[in-house]
Order: sequence, then C-alpha cells, then structure tokens
Amino acid sequence: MIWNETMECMDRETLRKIQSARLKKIVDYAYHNTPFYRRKMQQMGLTPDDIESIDDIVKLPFTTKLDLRDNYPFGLCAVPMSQICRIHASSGTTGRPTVVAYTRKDLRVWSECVSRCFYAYGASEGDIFQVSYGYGLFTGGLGAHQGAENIGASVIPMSSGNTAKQIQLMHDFGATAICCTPSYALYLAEAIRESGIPLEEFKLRIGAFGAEPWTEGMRAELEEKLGIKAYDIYGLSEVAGPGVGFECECQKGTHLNEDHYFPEIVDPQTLEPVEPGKTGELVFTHLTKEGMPLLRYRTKDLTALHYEKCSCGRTLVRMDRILGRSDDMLIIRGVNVFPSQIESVILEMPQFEAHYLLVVDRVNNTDTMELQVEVRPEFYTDEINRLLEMKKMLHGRLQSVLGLSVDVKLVEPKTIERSTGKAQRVIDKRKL
Ligand code: DLL
Repeated sequence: MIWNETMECMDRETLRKIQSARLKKIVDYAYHNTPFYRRKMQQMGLTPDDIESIDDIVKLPFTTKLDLRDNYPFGLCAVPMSQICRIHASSGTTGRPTVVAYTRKDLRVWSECVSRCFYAYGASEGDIFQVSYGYGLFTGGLGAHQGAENIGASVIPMSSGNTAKQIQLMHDFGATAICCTPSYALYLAEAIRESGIPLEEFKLRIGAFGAEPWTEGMRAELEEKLGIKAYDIYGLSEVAGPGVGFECECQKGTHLNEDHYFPEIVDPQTLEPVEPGKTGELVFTHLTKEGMPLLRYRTKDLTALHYEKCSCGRTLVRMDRILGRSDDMLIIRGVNVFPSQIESVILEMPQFEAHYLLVVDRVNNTDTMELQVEVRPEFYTDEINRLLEMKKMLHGRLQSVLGLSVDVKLVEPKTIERSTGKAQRVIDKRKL
C-alpha cells in the first residue's frame, strides 16, 4: 500500500525539479534565519543566489554533530522559541546531548513520513500498534506513535522495558504490529516462548525494526520466532527521527523520503561525492524543515544508494542496509571490522544465537578481539568436544570472512545481557 502515491511514485525528473526548488528556498531561509549558516556560507564566499538547482548542493558547507553540540541547545534554530512545539535530544556517550527542535509543520511532515513507512508494511487503520521504542527524549517512541495515529491505527504507547507486561498486553490487546529495536524484538521473542503462551494466540503480523544496524540473518530469525514479517525503519534524530527511510514489500533496500530529506553519499575522507551504488557516508539536507534546518548533515552511517525504480512502483531512492557507523568501525590489527559483519557470520550457523558481545583490548601492543556468543539451548551441551568443534567452525568462518583471527568464547544460553533499546555489542577496552 502506498500512503502518498504522488510523492512516492513521481517520475525522477519531476522529483528533481521539486528538490531543486525546495533546496533554493531552504538555503535562502537558513542563510537569513540561522546565523551559523550565514557565517559558514560567507566564509566560503557563497550567497543563496549561487544555488540554482539540486546539483549545486555540493557547493554547500557540511554540518556535523560537533556543530550541534557547539551550538547547544538552540543555536541552530531558525525560528523563535515561541514557534517550537517539540524538543528531542539524544544523549550520546560523552558531553552535551544533541538537541533537535520541531515546529508544528515539522511534526506534520515527520508523521507523514512515518505513515508512508507503516502503509508500505501493509498496515492501516485496522491495525493495533504496540510502540516499544522508548518514549521521552528519544525520537523512537513518539515518532512511531504519531505515524501510527496518522494512518488511523490504534496505538498502545508501551515504551521500552517491563517485558512481562509487554507480552501480556500484546496478547490481551491483540497487537498486530510491534515497533522496537531488532535486539529487543529478539528478547521479546524469547520471553514469549518462556511465557508458555502459544504463538498462535498472538495477532502480531508486522515488525517495524530499526534504530540500530541489523542483518538479513536477524530478519530471518525474528520472522521465524515471532511469526511476522519484519521491516526496516531508518532514521536519526538530527534529521527527524524514525521514518527517514523504510522498506516496502519488495524488501530490496530502504526507500528514503527524499522529497523532505535529500540524501547524498560522500567519501568520508575526501568528502567528495561517490557514484550511485558505491558505499560511502550518508549525508542529508533538509528540504522542508522550519525549526532546525540542517545543510549536508554528516550521519557517519555507511551505505550505498540505488536510483532504479522499485518493483513496488516507488521511485524514491533505495539505500542498502547500514553497514555500521564510521565511528563504530573497529580496527583490529589493521583490519576494518563492523559488528554487523560478525552478526551475519554468527547467524549463518544454526548453533548460535544473535546474542553476542565483542570485547576488544590491547595486550603487549597487539589488538585482541574476543567474541562472546550464546549457543542455542538445543545445541548447548556439557560435551567439551562438541563445544570445541562448534568453536572451531565459527573461528574458521570468521577467519575466512574477515581475514582475522577472532578469539571465540561460547557461552551458555541467556548469559549475555539483554537490551530493551539499542544493544551494546562492543566493549572496547582500548578506549576506556
Ligand atoms: O535511532 C531514530 C530511530 C528510532 C530510527 C526508531 C528507527 C527507529 P538516533 O538515536 O539519533 O535516532 O540514532 C540514529 O541509529 O544514524 C544509525 O546509525 C542508527 N540507525 C537508525 N535506524 C537504523 C536502521 C534513531 N534501520 C542512528 N538500521 C543512525 C541501521 C540504524 N542503523
């Protein structure tokens, strides 16, 4: 199902014209209303008149998370506070939170984009959405909530945590869609099994999973364990929150709502544009935002874009699964490793569960990486030889895929801490 056929299926030439007109307008708006951008553009000898079409986007300055922190809390707002009606923030690991502010129109656009996602998953007013992303400063809860309400669905505003209650209400209220991180969905699946309530008594059919990288292996696992179809939902607070991108029924990439959030892929080192289909850093420019418009915001997310029309009829660009964030990339003895690559390997083998933890350290000036991974209950055994065999198999497979010797440590089912939000997959002791 398509929520906004005009915008989602428009021919790319017309879309490009709209993007050009919107870019010209937003650059002029940011120049006149955000002193930060006026200064940056003046330093580069640029005026809004230099932007004639979307192709001129490459002339514009980049924006980084550091710029948001330096202008904490509201320095990048383009409107007076009286026009701001919602404030979200993401905590990050150090220092000041990153703050984002929305006008009433920004919230409408955001809901529209999340509605596009849910319609693409085949949800409509007959559905009951259990929103188990955290509510509060995190954009996940309220973002999914507004999108579900906007399509006329019923919403259970659960927020994250309290797993026993999640399951009880999911069962009793007949939730048909669940919105949470894929790692929490896995935890819910386990908890449902342990509750003893047969899966057939649940009405769940759709999962809207995002906020952290996940793999095809994880999708298969979740679909099987929860008896649902699992869809990707992508987003980041700085751009809006959930709903910047979504999968359709074809599941051949994540469509981006590029009429509002214009994507580019650049080489993270040179910042030069990268050709379609090649992996690089995803960068977004707001085309319609009022409260806090950002130009060329560097997401640090690594992916590639594909512009061919999708079989679903949408012409909106599709992005590959996020490989990881450039700042989550581990360099182990010179080899680049993303946790998502390790997840793919683990889930190729039936013996292991998608509960894992990477512990990285430096011993005698050499990087070490230990992978703790849970063995599935049906494969767990006291027989040391069987365990050694499994360990050797996983070690060999990681070696051939990553070109790296990983110290594999098999652990009993349920040993690794479960997350109710974004999972922590890495402990890097080198940085502690
Ligand atoms: O995670 C917004 C969101 C909420 C998206 C609920 C989807 C669902 P932040 O906390 O600002 O916002 O984190 C944004 O999370 O730059 C990616 O690195 C990662 N991320 C988000 N969605 C996906 C996804 C929310 N579907 C950061 N796949 C982004 C992979 C994702 N990574």
